[in-house]
Amino acid sequence: MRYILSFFIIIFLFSCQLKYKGPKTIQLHQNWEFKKVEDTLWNPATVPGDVFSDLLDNNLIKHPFIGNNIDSLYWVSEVDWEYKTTFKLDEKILQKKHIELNFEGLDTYATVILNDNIILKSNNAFRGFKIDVKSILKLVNEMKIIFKSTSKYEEVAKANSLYNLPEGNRIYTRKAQFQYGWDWGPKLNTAGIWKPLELIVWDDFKTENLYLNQITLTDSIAEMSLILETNSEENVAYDLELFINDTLTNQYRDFNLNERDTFNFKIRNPKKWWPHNIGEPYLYNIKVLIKEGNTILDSISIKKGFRTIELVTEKDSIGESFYFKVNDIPVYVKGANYIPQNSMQNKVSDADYDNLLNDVADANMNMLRVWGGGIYENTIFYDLCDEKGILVWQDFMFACAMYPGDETFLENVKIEAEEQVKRLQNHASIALWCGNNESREGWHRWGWQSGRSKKEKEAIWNDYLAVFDSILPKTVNQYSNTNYWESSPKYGRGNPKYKTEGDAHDWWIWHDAFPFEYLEENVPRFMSEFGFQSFPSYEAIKYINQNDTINITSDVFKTHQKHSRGFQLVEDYMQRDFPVPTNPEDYVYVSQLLQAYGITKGIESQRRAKPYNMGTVYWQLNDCWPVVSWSSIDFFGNWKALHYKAKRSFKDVLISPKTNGDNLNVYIVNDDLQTYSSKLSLEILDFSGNQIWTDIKEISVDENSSNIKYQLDLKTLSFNKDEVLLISKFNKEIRYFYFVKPKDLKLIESDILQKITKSENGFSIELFSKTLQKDVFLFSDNKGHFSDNFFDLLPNQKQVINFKTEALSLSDLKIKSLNQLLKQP
Ligand code: BMA
Repeated sequence: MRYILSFFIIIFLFSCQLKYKGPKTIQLHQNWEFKKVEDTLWNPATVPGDVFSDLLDNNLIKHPFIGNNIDSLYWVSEVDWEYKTTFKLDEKILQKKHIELNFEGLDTYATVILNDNIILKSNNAFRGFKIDVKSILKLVNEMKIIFKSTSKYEEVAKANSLYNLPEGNRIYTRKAQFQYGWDWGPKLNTAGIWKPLELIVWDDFKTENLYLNQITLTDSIAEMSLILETNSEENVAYDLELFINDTLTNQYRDFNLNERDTFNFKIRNPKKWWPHNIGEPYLYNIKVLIKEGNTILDSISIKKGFRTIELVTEKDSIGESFYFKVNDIPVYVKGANYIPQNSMQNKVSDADYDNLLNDVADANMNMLRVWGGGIYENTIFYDLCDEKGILVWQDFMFACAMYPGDETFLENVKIEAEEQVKRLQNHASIALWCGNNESREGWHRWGWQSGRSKKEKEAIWNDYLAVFDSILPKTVNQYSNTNYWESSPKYGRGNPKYKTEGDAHDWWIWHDAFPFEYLEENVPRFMSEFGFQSFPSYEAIKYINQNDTINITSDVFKTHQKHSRGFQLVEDYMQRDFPVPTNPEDYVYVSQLLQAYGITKGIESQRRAKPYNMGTVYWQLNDCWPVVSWSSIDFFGNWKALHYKAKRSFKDVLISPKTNGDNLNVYIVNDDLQTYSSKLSLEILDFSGNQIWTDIKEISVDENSSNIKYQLDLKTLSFNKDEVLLISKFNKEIRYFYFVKPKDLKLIESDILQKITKSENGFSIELFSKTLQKDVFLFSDNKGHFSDNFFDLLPNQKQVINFKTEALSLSDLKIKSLNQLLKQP
């Protein structure tokens, strides 16, 4: 968000003879070494980084993501680590009036020693620490940081705690909770300088925070106030210049900047920011120059989207609504839950962020929920969400536990929350701040209260309220325009209100082994979590096993399934709806079809129920290591069947047929803000392509709506339900629908003919089959991305798929379809 002295400004300065006297940033990422505190031998370290990746880069440990290596690496988190560097400064820097050492993040219990002075003891990986080090710095400096194992601190905190709190000792340390092990993640508790580290030097002036607060937004005007928090020498008059899209629009003369100043400005006929599926996520370039005469004191640039976002929770005849209004329009939310992209966060590159968020937009999603057991993401994540028009539901980093309520803990949380809300306050994408993941549900429904006295229960609940009903909402109100929601979900699944009020997590599916059809009958107001596991790509499986065969029963592979009943649940559900293959390659393929089958059933039921239901956010988008999990994209970025199929089910205009006994109802869900009038054509074909029935109807589909647009009594037709499919077309949309479960389909085996030609960015693959091919899956050992996959190929119709790859040949292309697994005798 912030940069100093762009090329443009340099030219400008030169021509106007302006001088730049603003703060200067010196990164301190060089010359780092690390060792176990008790060792003597130092090894090179990377900053920002963490101890696991440093050990790995020095070949001192085996890769924690391969085989069951992680099981022999828990010692890394149990010992103390020391990092050191030396850095030189020149006289000019040392003479600056202010020199501040800025740690953007230390993970977690760190003691920082600069030139033999202890300058910091940190206790929160989610906070930054700024220290005035002017009096300590010299021409040559030595800095040491000792990271203590979290366990010792946690044991002490636990011993001092009046009550034994659920769930384990992780609650005492403010760091990413998933690092203590989750049902999709390894126990990989990192330590280290995990965020940038720099010196900030300045003389008279420094900007601490710039907040663009939107006061009013209509089609004709945006009234904004620019709130500037500064650190300046007294009694000097400053000018402030505001540039909007590189045009100087406002000048404020002779201001005596105090610590916090407000400057109002207006933009006529503003272009609004919209989620990408509804409009353009337009961002204004806002630049602020702070000057004293001919001297520039600071220059700050921000990309800012103007929009209103409101979470509407109003009592209604059913219970209480839960939906988002963007620019006063109710927006149906489609998305997924996001977790950290790597257990070793420093291994996530800017390109990884870009690729993943492109995958999100590409799959027609308009929201991600940044889940509370992970991290407050790097700024680039939110910049890209702003740019790509993806709304962010931001949890505070608390998950599935009760947390302490002592003064030190509360103060620590308060500062963390203030810093994070302020850091993200200018992002157009932030739609909601949410207190925690499932802590409220846990307290009320997971047996955490049993065996406790009334007094103890009250005390624990009051501690909960202190954080989630007081500190966090107050902070959000004070520093942002964003709504706050105490806990996701509002009610657990044991409370019948989960369907009529607030957001819901439906884990009847999976954890309670309910059939997928349950999702069709039980639609909440907003589904913020529901999910089902599948196996990852063959690439991930081979990587885990370090072996070229697809082995999913090896002992080491099994350590990459972190849910105790995971394999059995996949098997049980597969038996209900799909053929259960005996060879592992097919089993993996069907596991992905199964996941996609169940989750898209849920997505479509929820979308059909609009506006009763106004959001469907499945669990989970991505993985933090190669693993069997609920994700739709695996650790290596490969789309599972779910991601391809969710993309279809998330289309803005969705044709969604549904049978109820012998009645067929064809719904059209329209998330667009325009009405469509066109022909709805329906056709029933058998698997060899013979037409059994057809009809066409002229229909009109209202904007932002979901309605049944066609009804048919199937008893009036004569066909075998297991031998046909329904093809529906409306506008540009086309939809295939089957009347029986996949395992009951009487698919006909025939060859899939393929013609591969080289294209500009990979290969073009033309496919043809004389009979319907269900769930066609293309795969290759070459790294790349298929434009479509896990799709149905209609009989006697060519279909062209692009494979984007850098590979020069595609001779190993293989194709599977469900037909091969459902051979008719
Ligand atoms: C949800 C999440 C995670 C968990 C997932 C699958 O409740 O909040 O805690 O990984 O279920 O069990």
